[in-house]
Amino acid sequence: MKGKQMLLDWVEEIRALTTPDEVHWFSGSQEEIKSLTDMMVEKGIAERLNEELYPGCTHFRSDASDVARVEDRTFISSKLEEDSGPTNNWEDPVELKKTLTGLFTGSMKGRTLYVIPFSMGPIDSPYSKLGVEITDSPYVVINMAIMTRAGDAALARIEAGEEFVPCLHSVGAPLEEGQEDVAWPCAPMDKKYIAHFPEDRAIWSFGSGYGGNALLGKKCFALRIASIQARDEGWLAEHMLILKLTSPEGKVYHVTGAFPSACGKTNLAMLVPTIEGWKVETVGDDIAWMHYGEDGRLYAINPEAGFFGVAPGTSEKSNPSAMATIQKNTIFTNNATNAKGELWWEGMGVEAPENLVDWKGQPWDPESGEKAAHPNARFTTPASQCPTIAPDWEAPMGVPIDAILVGGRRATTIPLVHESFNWQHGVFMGSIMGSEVTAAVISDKIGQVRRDPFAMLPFIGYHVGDYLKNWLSATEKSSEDKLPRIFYVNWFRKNDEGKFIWPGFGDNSRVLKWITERIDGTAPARKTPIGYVPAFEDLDLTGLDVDEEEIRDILTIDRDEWLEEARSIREHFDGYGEKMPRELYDELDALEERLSED
Ligand code: GTP
Ligand code: SPV
Ligand code: MN
Repeated sequence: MKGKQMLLDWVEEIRALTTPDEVHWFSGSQEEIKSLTDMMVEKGIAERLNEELYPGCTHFRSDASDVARVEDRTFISSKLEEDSGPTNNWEDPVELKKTLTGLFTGSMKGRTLYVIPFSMGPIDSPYSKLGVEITDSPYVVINMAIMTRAGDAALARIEAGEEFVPCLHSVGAPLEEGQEDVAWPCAPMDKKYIAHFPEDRAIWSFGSGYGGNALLGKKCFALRIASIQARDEGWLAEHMLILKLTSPEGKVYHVTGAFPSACGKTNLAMLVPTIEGWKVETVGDDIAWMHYGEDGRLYAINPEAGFFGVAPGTSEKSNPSAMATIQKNTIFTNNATNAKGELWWEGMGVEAPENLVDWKGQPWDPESGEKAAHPNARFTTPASQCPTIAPDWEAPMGVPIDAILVGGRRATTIPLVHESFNWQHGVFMGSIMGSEVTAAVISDKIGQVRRDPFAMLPFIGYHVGDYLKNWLSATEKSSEDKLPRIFYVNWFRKNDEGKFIWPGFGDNSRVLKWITERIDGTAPARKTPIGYVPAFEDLDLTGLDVDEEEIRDILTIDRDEWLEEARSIREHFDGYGEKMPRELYDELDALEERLSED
C-alpha cells in the first residue's frame, strides 16, 4: 500500500469490518503514552512499579496461554505453496483471508481501534521501511512506541506518498454490551493466526497479544516480510545483533551475530569485556538489515528503536548495561512483583523481595519450586537509554560489518569458535546451525536440538533454499575480500555434570579478540576439517580461572561426533528438497571428505 488515501481507505475498511467503539490515531507523544498507560493502570490491566526504584515503569501479566511466539499458528500464505517452502506453514491465501475475515468480523467490538504509523529504521535512513499497525490492544501501542519510531513522523512520510506495510492485529476478544473485560484478552490457540501474505506485503495477526505475535514491526515485518523484500531488492534482513568493538589501540570493528531466540544476542550486544582496554558498544540486539555499500562492504542498520529482551538471567553480573537500561520508562511482562512495586525474576542476582506475586498472579512461595517469572518474561525498553549504546547507532547508512557470527545452544560437538574457510563455507556454517529450543516459543520440543539456519527458521518469509541462495549470491554482489568473515561460536558446551564449561557473557570478549586478530591476520589458528580453530594458547585467558583440560576439550574436534553431525546435516538438507543450493551439498561432501582423511 502507498500514500495517504490508501491508508485512510484501509483504516475505514478495517473499522467497518471489526466494528470498534472508537478509532484513535497514535501520534507518538509522551502525553499520549502516559494517558494510555494511566488508563490501563486504572482498569487493572497494568500495574505501576515503585516510582523511586523504577520511575515510569509498568508491569503486565499475560494470560497463562499467551506467553511466547506461536510457530504452529504462524503462516506464510504465498499464492504458491512451494514459494513458502518446507519450513513454513502454508494455507491458500484466498482461503486464509476468508477464515480471517470471519474472525476479524466484529472482533474489536467494545474496544478502541488504534492506528500506529511506524518506521522500521531511523526516520531519515534510506534503508528504513514504513508500516502501519492497526490494533485493539493499548499494550501493543505502548510497546510499539518503544520498539519502533511510531507516530507523526512516520505518518508524514506515508502522507507524502511513501509505501507502507499494512499490519492488522486484534487480540480476538470482542466485548458484548456490558461484558466485563479481562486483564489480558486473547483468543484460544486454535483461533490464533499469525498470517503473512507475501505478494500483498501484508500481515494479519489474530488472537495473541504477546511479543512477536503482536508487535508486528518486529518478527512479522522486519524479518518475515522484510526478508522477502531483501531477496527482491538484493540485501539481507536477519535475526542478528549488531555490536561495535574497539580495541585498546582504538581500532574499531563491527560484528553481527545470528543466534536463535534466547541464545544470547542481547547479552553479546551489551557485553562488558573482561579483558583490559576493550570496549563494546551496542547498535542492535535482535535484527539487522544489511545492504551492500558502494565500496562492496556490508552495512547494517538496526530497524528497531528498543529492546524486547529476556528478563530471567539478566543481572548486574551477566548484563549490567541491560540492568541500567531498564531502570526507567520500561514495560515488563510476566515477571514477579509485590505490593510495594518491587520487581523480580529468576537469575536477577538479588534476593527475592518479600510477598511476591508470580507471573500468573498467584502469591509466590519460594519453597514451592515454581518459577516466579515465566522463563520467557520480557522487558521492553528504549535503546537510547542503554549506557553502551553506540553514538552512531542511528547512522542512516548503517555501520560496516567486519565479522558475522553464527551459533546456538549446543551442549556437545560444536567447538567454542571456528572460522570459515571462505564465504561459501561460512554460508554453509549458517545453514547447518542447530540449537536447543528455548522458551521463546510455545513448543513441546523445548530443549531438543533443531536446525535453525542463520537463526531464521521461524522468520524466513519464503523458501529456505532461495533464502540460502540469497546469502550465497553475496560474492556476486560484492567480493570475497570485502565481505565480512564468518565465525561459528558456541558458548553453551556442557561438561559431564551438565555445567556450562565456558564462562560466557563478558568473557565472550576473549573470543571476539581472537576474531579481530584473525581479521587482521595476526592470530594463528589450526586448520581442522570443520574450519580454523584457535589453540588453547591462542586465546587471551588472562585472569580467567578455568579448567584447562575442559577448555582444550571445547577447542577440539571429535571426528566421530562430527561424522554423526554430518549425517544429520545431510538429512536436514534433504528435508529442504530440490531448492537446496548445490553449493551447500558440495560443502557437505567436502566436510565429510576432510573428516574421513587421516
Ligand atoms: P531473543 O530476544 O529471544 O531473540 O533472545 P537473545 O538471543 O537476545 O538472548 P539473550 O541475550 O536474552 O539471552 C537468553 C538467555 O541466555 C539468558 O537467560 C541469558 O542469561 C543466557 N545467556 C546469554 N549469553 C550467555 C552466555 O554467554 N553463556 C551462557 N551460559 N548463557 C548466556
Ligand atoms: C524471539 O523470539 O526471537 C524474540 C522474542 O526476540 S519475540 O519478539 O516474541 O519474537
Ligand atoms: Mn529475537
